[in-house]
This record gives sequence, C-alpha cells and structure tokens, in this order.
Amino acid sequence: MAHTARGCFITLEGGEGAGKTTHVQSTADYLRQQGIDVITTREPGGTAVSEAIRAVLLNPDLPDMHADTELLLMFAARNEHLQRKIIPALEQGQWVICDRFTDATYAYQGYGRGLLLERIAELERWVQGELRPDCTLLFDLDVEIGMQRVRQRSVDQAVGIDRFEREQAAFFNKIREGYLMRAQASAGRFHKLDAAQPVEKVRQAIIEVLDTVLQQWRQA
Ligand code: T5A
Repeated sequence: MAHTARGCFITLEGGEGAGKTTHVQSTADYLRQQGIDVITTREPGGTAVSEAIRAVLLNPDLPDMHADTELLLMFAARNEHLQRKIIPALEQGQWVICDRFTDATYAYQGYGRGLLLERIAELERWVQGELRPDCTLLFDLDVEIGMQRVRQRSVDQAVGIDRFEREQAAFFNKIREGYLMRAQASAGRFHKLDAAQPVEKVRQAIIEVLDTVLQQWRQA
C-alpha cells in the first residue's frame, strides 16, 4: 500500500574521495526495487541557480574567497535547492538522496575553515527551519587514501582538481574529526561506514542501513 507521509531525507557525507557519489545511484536503485519513489541530488547544486553557485565555489582559478563568503554561498545554494527541489519532493512523499548537505558545512566551513559553529547553526535555523536529514550515511576514510583516490580519478578521467581538493591533508583531517564529532553527537541519525572497504562491501553496509530505515518509515 502506498505510504502517504512525507518522504525520507537521506544524506551522504564524508571527506574527499570517500565514495559518496559512487553509491548515490545504487542506493536509489535499491530503494526503487523496494517500491520507493526517490530522487537524487547534490550540494552545492541540484537546481540551475544552485549549480551556478557551485561553479563559483569550486572554481580553482578564482582568487582566494573570504571564508564567510564561502559559507553564505553554501547557504544561498542550499536555500534555492530546498525551496525549489527538496521540500516539494518530500512533501509529495518522494524520498530524497542528497550527496552532501549541512553536515558538510559544519565539517568544512566550521571545523575546516574555523568559522563559529553557532553562526552556521543560525543560518541552518534560518534556511531550514526544523528540517534536518532523517538519516545520514557517513563515509569515513583515512584522508591520505581519499586524496589518493581523487588524484587517481583526476588522471583516469582527465579532470582538474577543484578549489577544495587542492587543500592540504591538515585541512581534511580537521574535517574528518568534525564529521566524527557530529556523528557521535547525533548517533541516531548518523550511520558510520568504513569507506576503505571494497565498493561491494560498502554497498552491503548501506543496504543494511536502508532496510532499517525502510522498516521504521513503514511503521511510522
Ligand atoms: N562543500 C560542500 C563544503 O565545503 N561545504 C558544504 O556545505 C558543501 C555541501 C563539493 C565540495 O564542496 C565542499 C565539499 C567538497 O569539496 P564535490 O565534487 O561534490 O565538491 O566533492 P565530493 O562530494 O567530495 O566528491 P568527490 O567526488 O571528491 O568524493 P566522493 O563522491 O566521496 O567520491 P567518489 O564516489 O567520486 O569516489 C572517488 C574515487 O574513488 C573511487 C571512485 O571510483 C572514484 O574514482 N572509489 C573507490 N575506490 C576504491 N574503493 C572504494 N570503496 C571506492 N569508492 C569509490
């Protein structure tokens, strides 16, 4: 029987090269096999305006950007994405799988750039109101392995390195710590995955989480 409630909001988080994008489609495919109507999207991005903001945020050729500007652009892109895509989909009962969301802002702009977490929390309240992800898959990976994967992909696919990927290991280690602290603080929402495992093992771990989420959602 069709479930008429609001859809479930699932986010994928983690450091560079952790494997989030690799698993977005297969995660959606698995949910569709279970009869769920699901869309996939990403941040920063997901709508025409938000993708244009993404292009500015990731452009490695622009001169240095003030950290507050970076933070505000992330939330500007997020507001557009929420209002035009995520909220309407959830209200229609669709599930939304989003490659990164506000936990990335806490991790990168908060723990990575050193901006005040309370300032991020203020913007979160303003832009999102009460809306938070229902479930967050945290792809946890040693920073050096992640950076190696990104470098390898850049060679294999002949794509450049973006403005964040050119940062050093110290920055990414702060981000990893930030994510782990957030996961500890919201243990019910976060599901930490060992992203160093082979792709198929990570996929199995994701399916175990999804089965639990599905069961809870159907009972709600
Ligand atoms: N950002 C974003 C902020 O600073 N604040 C914010 O609020 C938000 C929302 C977005 C950037 O914006 C920043 C964070 C980011 O730097 P992006 O291109 O979307 O830019 O960056 P990422 O989300 O980090 O994307 P990546 O592509 O770098 O990482 P993924 O998606 O985690 O990794 P993926 O799946 O592309 O895999 C990387 C490579 O590893 C291989 C894949 O084949 C691929 O080649 N791989 C594996 N290899 C071995 N074993 C496995 N298990 C593997 N899984 C994947």
